[in-house]
Amino acid sequence: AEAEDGGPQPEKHCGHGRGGMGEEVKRKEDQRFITGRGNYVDDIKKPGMLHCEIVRSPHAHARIEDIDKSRALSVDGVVAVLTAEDLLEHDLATMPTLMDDTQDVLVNDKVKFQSQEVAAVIATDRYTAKDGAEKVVVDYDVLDPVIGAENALEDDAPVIRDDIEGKEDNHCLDWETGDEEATAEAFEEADVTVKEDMLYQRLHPAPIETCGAVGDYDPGKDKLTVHMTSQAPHIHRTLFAQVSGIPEHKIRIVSPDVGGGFGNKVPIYPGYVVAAAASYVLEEPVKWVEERSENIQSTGFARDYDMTGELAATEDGEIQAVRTDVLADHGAFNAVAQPSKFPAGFFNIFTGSYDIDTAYGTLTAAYTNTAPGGVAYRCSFRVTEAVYLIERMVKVLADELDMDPAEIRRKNFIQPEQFPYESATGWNYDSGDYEKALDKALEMADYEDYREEQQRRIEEDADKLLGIGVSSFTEVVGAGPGKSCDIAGVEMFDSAEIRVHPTGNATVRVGVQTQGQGHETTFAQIVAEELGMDVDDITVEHGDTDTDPYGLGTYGSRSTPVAGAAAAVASRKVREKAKAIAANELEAAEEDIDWDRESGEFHVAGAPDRSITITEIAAGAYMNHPSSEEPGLEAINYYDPPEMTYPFGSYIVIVEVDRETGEVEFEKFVAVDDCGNRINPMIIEGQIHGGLAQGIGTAMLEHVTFDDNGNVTGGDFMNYLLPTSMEIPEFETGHTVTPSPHHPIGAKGVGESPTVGSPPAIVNAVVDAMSHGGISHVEMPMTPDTVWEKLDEAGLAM
Ligand code: MCN
Ligand code: CUN
Repeated sequence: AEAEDGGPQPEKHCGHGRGGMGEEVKRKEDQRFITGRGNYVDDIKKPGMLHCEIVRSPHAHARIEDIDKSRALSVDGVVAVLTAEDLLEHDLATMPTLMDDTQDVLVNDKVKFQSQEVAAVIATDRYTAKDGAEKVVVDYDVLDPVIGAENALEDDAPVIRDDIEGKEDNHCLDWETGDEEATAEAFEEADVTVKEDMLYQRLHPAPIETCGAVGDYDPGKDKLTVHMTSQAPHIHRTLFAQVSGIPEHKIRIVSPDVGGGFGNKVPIYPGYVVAAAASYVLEEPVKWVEERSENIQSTGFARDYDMTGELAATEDGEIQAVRTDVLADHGAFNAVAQPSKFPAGFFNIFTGSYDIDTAYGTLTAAYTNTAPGGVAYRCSFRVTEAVYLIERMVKVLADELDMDPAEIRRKNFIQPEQFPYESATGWNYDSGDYEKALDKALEMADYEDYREEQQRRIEEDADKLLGIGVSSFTEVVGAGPGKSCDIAGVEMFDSAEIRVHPTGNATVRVGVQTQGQGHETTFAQIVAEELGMDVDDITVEHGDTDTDPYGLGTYGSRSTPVAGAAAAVASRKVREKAKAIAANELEAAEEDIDWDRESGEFHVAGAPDRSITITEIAAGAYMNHPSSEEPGLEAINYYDPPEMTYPFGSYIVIVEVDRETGEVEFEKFVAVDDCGNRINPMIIEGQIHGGLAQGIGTAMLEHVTFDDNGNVTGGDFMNYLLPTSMEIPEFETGHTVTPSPHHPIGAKGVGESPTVGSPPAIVNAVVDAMSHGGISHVEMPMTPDTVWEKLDEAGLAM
């Protein structure tokens, strides 16, 4: 069921026409989005609602001598001005980060990054709150800022975290993985070794909707409701309860429609706490919504890994060992958003798609006077950095050995029969067929023809060089299992609850929170498939801790691998009960009842005409339930995955590099993805397109930059450049299907694959255009000036 061009086609052989697995069901949620009826945090309006504006520090490192609220308080309409002192009274001056560091909600003593939250002005409307904020007078004693992890670790660097007892430097953490000795040995004995330094620059997820919250304390019920832009409402409720001391059942977190998350809405930010606290104290609803620059300058950034990669190989290109050392910038607090036991996320997966015997990795992280972060921007916990490292290094090795980058990959791939495969750093890959995906991509890209064309251009001294980049990445998504992955101690399981109503339709509630991924459609498809219902008869609800089962939220492409599995298992529980009811209705023994996936009906074995639909069964469950069963037709499942899933893909990018200007143009962009069994090919296609666009932003445009004084020079959309439709080429997508053996419906996640896999393919392409001139690396973002300098270095500039 595949189109000639390899693009997605409705997979009519499954789904059975009821909108089950594999059908391109139109997104249910789009009805409200395209008619302007979405309901985002900023759409929430409550009677008497107040507005909060945050006063932010213009300095990156400064002691606060004094805060004078009086002029702000005299502004007509300003209701309150809050500082750390006011929060201290309620024990809310600090909050824990996801990595168990302590971050000021409002600065208590010392500012640690530009735009840090210093005070909050609450007023009757947003404009007045802003006027008030301008009139808060803060007296700063400016200190020397520390910018850049390397500078931070110098002996004489000013100490940023003097709030930590006994802290005398800016060292944040050390981490290591693999076998140091065996790796060193492999490097000593190898025929060939290569080494390259590469920076995965600081990025920001920059969702189009910034972060925001409406705190709404109801003194009558003694209940605090917080509407907030959260990718993980339940865990946020638990953290709110722990921080505030308000009992958890007296807190309700509602995450309404969310306009993109991309990892930015996983952490808790001071603004949320201030809005909730202000509402609690003032007993009125309080809204806080960030502006664009506040979002980029103060909320969780991503990456900022300065990496050294090394490969050891035989003369004919067999990779024997990989080694890496990373210097990580964590900003002013250790607020990375990773599972607790993984301070460097899943960076250990840096052996990639290759069967490499030995590996060793080390990392040092530093505090700097920059916004805290290390969120997993469209990246399953640092896998993006790991994939960049290995996929770049394989290209460096290929060039060193004068081998074709596709061939060297083929030579080193983990083979299909090696799965389940345990990597040198102890990761258990579930399934994969890397060569199949690569072959498909090579064919779609007319690889050989372009190689010839590339050579021709070199020989003819053409104005535009051709570069061909390959990336054959493997992802790791779907955290848990709970035994190894947790957030703030809560195991990373997920959940689904299904209620089939008497008239035969159903409500499904899930513990994950969509931010645009189409869960209201795809979760309904899973249930439709497993229960033989029509997708239109199923409503999916999420994002309300009062009604949804507990779940750990949406990030790390975990919704399908974990909550998707829960939805399938819960459906099967319903199906089991449905069998008992069918037996009762059909006057047969329960063990004689079969379910037919094709028709979605239950029938008596050997008598297909004695059948009953799920709708008729639903009626039976409420109107004529068998005495052996409870009435009703519901099930819930909390799913703890046995392992993560390992989607993968091969991307081939062909670029033209202008020798005069350093400009890079995409000639062809091929992406072959494998996310196991596919629920909705159209939604997958959308995920791939969006993620590839973000990969292009990463490789070509985006960088959160700072000057020496700690001013954020890349902190707004004038300077932090997102790709627009003008920079995005036509994508040619294809897929292979290698089901996950341990997932109930064989599906793997896909949401992050394109962002993980594409940056190295793009950089490899640009490097490839210049490798005949001896260029082995170009740093991201590959702006025309960066590329031109490399052309110049290689003697290729015109
Ligand atoms: N899907 C499918 N078949 C599969 C796998 C996935 O049909 N085999 C569908 C899913 O049912 C879901 C979508 O594809 O509708 C993405 O599923 P999945 O890969 O499980 O990822 P999540 O739903 O957990 O989404 C998280 C992922 C992450 S971590 C980031 S970051 C990201 C992304 O999704 N943020 C997004 N895609 C985004 N898309 C939008 N529009 N907005 C964001 O903020
Ligand atoms: Cu990896 S960013 Mo997404 O996890 O929300």
